[in-house]
Amino acid sequence: MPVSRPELSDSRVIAHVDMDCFYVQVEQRKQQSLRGQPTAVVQYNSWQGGGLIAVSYEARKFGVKRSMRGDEAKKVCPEIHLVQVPVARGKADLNSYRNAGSEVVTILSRRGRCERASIDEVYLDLTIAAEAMLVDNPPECLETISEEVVKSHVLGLEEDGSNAREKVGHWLTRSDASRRDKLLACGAFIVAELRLQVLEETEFTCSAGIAHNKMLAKLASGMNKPAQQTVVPFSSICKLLGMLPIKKMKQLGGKLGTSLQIDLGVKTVGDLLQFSEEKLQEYYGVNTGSWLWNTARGISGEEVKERLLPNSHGSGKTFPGPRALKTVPSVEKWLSELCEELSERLQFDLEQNKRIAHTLTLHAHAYKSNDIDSFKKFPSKSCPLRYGTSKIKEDALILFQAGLREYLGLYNFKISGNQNSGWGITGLSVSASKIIAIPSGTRSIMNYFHNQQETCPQVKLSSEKLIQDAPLLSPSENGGHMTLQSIEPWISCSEEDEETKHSLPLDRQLDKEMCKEKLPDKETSICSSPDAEVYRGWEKDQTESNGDYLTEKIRDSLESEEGKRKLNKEKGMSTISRYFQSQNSGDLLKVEHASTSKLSESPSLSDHQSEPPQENSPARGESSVDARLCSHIKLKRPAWSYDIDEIDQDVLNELPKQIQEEVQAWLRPQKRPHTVKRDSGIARYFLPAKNK
Ligand code: DCP
Repeated sequence: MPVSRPELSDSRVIAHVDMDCFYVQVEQRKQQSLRGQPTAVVQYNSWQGGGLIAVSYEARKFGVKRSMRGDEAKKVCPEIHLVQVPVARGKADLNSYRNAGSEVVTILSRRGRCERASIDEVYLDLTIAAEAMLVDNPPECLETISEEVVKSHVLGLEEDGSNAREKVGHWLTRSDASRRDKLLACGAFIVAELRLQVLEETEFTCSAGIAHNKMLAKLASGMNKPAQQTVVPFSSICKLLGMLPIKKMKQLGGKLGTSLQIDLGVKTVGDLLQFSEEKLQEYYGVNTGSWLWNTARGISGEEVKERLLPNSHGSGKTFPGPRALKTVPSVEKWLSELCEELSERLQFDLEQNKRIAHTLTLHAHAYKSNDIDSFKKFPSKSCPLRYGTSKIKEDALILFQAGLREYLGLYNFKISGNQNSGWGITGLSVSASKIIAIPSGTRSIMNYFHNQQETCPQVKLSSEKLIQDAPLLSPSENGGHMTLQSIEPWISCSEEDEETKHSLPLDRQLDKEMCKEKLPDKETSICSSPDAEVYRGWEKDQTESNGDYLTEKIRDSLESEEGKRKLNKEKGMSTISRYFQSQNSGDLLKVEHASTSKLSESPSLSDHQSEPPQENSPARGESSVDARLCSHIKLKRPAWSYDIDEIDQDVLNELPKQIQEEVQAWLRPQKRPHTVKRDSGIARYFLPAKNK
């Protein structure tokens, strides 16, 4: 979501590299006979030939599109080869695509800071490499220029056929060019070289955008596909954005873009130039307003983060139409499959990369057939992640139950139970995020946790003492059941605290977690219901009808306040106990459990759809501005009441596209206090428009 960031420098060299028809290329590498053939990868379900998820450029020439089904694609292109996506556990298995993406990332990261943005996209900060090239080997001194470089597209240069390459060659090697343009030219050389290396080593082609920031690089990478690159000189920005339809800009494809079109009459990104920053802030809040003002000028200071590994893992599945899941047991069955896959990937990440995920999130897409309140979305729910497949399954199911209860409303939830009472789940996914590497130099995970023990005096208790306390403290010792009260609700930390905590090194987080003073207990959404009695009734029904173990946990959650206080008092120790228990248990999972138990108490529910801070509400400036317009906007944006803060963009990127789109559509623009560095280079260039 929009976050306003001042431009860091006039002369950064940023590239966005995007693989061409990625899944198709992966399949073509597996089956060489498909090379150069019209090909598409289809979802594994065979209804009407399966849904196309990737289409080769050869097939696109015939009019084959991703939105088509296999049968339709066959009609427009009878020679098309349809390849089914690999399947595991009854769902698409994306591992071969993920691994292929990793191969590419390894190559691209050779020349600069590299951020893996999705399964097939990467950002590179090539500033240092470009500066070095400008000093050591400037383009103007090169005797020959590779074909790949002169095939570049340079925005603002007229490409009129015959001498396009000459023009590009000349632009790239001008001795009288500005330093900015020279650096971009160096970037073009470096990216062309990297793309050739990717082709040689992986057989994959990719396209790229080269610009002064991520936003512009991303815009450019898709302009000339496949296997081409596009440079965005500073002088071309105004024209580029002046022509760019508002909905084509990243983060303006949804409700915000629609509001700009309808409420402000804005058609292109450049049209935003007519509004002052203050005006945009009045309409859309301080942060989003500034972000829009900057975006209209091509300003974005977002940094390329060093990240070669994905910063989340997700496993999801859609259940369209008649395949919608209509009972809790059927959801549980699929959650089980999804959690197994997620757990395998977490385990692999832990072993290979020594990384630990902290947050488990459940997203679902649902419908209520008898509901007039049809815009209501199934709330995403999170909790601290506990390692081990059975624990992940258990927690995911609790998250689902909590979400369903909120989605249906308590009364309907009670009467529905496991029966189908007009609800259906059409998309389900679990994801693990807030993944942190165990600090390097730690010889083993066990060592690492031993070290943590020494950093905090409170932890210096004998393991015997802790084990003795354990049954009281550790839900997992209580017949494997956890109590919701035994969990410190995330909401007992402010959002800011949680953010701060996760930005700390892991050892500091552990210290903080182990040493922190207990905060007053705040209840989770399950525990705090005023309709606890009704809910208890439902639990009773459930227990009687199917003995679902969940109900025990939920009943636990409704224990007395006194019990809660007691558990909360004690829970500061629970993870320590669990750590030592796991050491003694001889369980194969002990290392992973130990490594995470400190960080992952049993699930305390965190609702992703919390209200946005009042301070930033769009209506805030109503009295001082055009109140009519503001109230109009307010009326038209009912769904902007979700808080993106809790949802990591990278988590979304790992989810199935369908669910991503769904989630994106719920989100409101993020509004944070910010500062805009108005005298930064690109901003200065546009300053005259500011006070219009
Ligand atoms: N993908 C998917 N479901 C979608 C869209 C995409 O599973 N609805 C998968 C298949 C794609 C891959 O993600 O190959 C990357 O998606 P892109 O949007 O980058 O599209 P492609 O790489 O297929 O094509 P392009 O060359 O247009 O980028």
